[in-house]
Amino acid sequence: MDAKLIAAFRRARSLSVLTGAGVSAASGIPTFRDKQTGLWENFDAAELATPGAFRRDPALVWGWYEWRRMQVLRAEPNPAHRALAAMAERIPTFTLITQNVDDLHERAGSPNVIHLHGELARPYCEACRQPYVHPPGIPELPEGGAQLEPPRCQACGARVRPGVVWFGESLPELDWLAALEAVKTCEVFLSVGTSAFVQPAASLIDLANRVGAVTVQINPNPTDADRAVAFALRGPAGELLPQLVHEVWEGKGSALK
Ligand code: BV8
Ligand code: ZN
Repeated sequence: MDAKLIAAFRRARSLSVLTGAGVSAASGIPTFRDKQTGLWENFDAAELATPGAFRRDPALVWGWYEWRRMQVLRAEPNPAHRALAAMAERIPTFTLITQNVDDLHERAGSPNVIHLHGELARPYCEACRQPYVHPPGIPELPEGGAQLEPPRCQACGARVRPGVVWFGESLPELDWLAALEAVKTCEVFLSVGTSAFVQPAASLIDLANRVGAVTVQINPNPTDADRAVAFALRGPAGELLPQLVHEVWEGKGSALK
């Protein structure tokens, strides 16, 4: 890897990381926009990931999210998740911001993950916002899910909705403010496994550039952010992140050797 990149990581007292679906790809969780395998290749986002879709057909939408929750429950973190957890232990101020709705970062040992787009495992009442606790166990659903009536809130009887942020909805305010604060003050900003297509999450890359952070991207494919970052590393996160950790903290010239 580039010596300037390694030096920037070794110097950094603060690092902010933005992750996307590509980080969980090696765990068997489909991405959204990859050709052939992306979820939106096979499903219509407007039919599933919007408030209007849930109003029109709650059983279709709930069943699809239950199928995705089942996939996550069966999955395990991969070397990319573990490398990010290892980085957190080596940099004084480390902030992990994810667009992912799975909990694989947490299960790999990353603390205080900021979930910009919510979490599959945290549904809540659409009327009073009381959290709903799923019964234990892993649902058994066919590919793509099946029609399933959403449960009712125990407090007020209204419908429970998936705990994710749909298109057209605001991001959770405190999480968004925490992400902005972390990026404004970071020395290195790393974007991993995201197409950098969905706003406002993707705007964090521009913000990092504006505040003078060293910006880095890891992705096997070209993205809109290629030209915006100082270092665009081409390859899968499960290989490049462990390699980065090794070269920065365990390799030649490392103080931690
Ligand atoms: C909002 C829900 C304020 C949960 C998701 C301009 C024009 C039109 C629309 C807009 C606009 N600006 C803003 C918008 C609105 C919209 C938006 O951005 N639309 C896009 C389509 C342009 N944004 C919003 O609506 C947001 N809210 O703006 O609020 C507001 C409010 C009211 C009115 C106006 C404004 C809310 C966005 C939240 C959307 N929720 N999903 C779910 O079902 O999961 S989006 C979905 O995309 C997922 O959540 C996902 O997290 C997110 C980002 O995708 P990625 O993670 O990047 O995944 P993707 O498949 O795209 O890319 C994967 C990458 O991995 C690829 O690059 C691939 O090469 C790479 N990869 C593959 N394998 C590997 C790998 N990388 C590394 N290693 C590998 N092995
Ligand atoms: Zn309620």
